[in-house]
Amino acid sequence: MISTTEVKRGFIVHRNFLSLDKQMELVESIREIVRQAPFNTMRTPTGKKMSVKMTSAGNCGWFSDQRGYRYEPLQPDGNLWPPISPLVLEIWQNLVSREKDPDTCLINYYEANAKMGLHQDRDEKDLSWPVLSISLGDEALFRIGNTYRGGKTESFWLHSGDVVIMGGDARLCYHGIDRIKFGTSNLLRQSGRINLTLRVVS
Ligand code: MD3
Ligand code: FE
Repeated sequence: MISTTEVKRGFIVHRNFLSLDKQMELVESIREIVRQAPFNTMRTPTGKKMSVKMTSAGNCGWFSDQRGYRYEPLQPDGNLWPPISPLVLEIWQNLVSREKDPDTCLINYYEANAKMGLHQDRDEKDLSWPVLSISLGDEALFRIGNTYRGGKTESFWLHSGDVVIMGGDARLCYHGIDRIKFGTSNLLRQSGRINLTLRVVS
């Protein structure tokens, strides 16, 4: 059963939005993307290696190294990013907009000890569009705070098949993934978690 809750203003969780069949189809479409655009280990501008491996699909891909965070029109090897899967676009069209497609789909891959520190998503020129996130594989402890650093935070477990929309007041909230519960899902052959985030960049 799908259940939709606004757990915080502008932060909407659609639990169990995706059937197991749909989740498996999505994983296949991600395998095809990763064949054309392998995962990268990014570095923060201070030079620290991130534990989450990343790649992208769409008109541009998110990138981070000592020069900073940005969207790149090409992969490091000079190739275009592969197109966003129609299965993923369909979810965006049903939940966000039939007028405008996202520019990019960031694919985050969490192995056993991966995490993502609290951060804001503000590398996009147009911050008026919501961000849509799709969770696949192992459970993850998601934390969301405020539009400023510090203050109270709230935590939620995200499960395979959950789809989350961050818009309005939530779009600029600090958020991150504290940890995953490795091996809690059979969706991925090697366990771990994949998160897809769809964004309008400009
Ligand atoms: C709340 N990814 O890639 S997705 C990211 O699960 C990122 O991999 C996490 O944060 C992940 O930037 C969380 C959910 C998410 C995405 C964007 C947000 C939550 C957000 C933007 C504003 C507020
Ligand atoms: Fe984020």
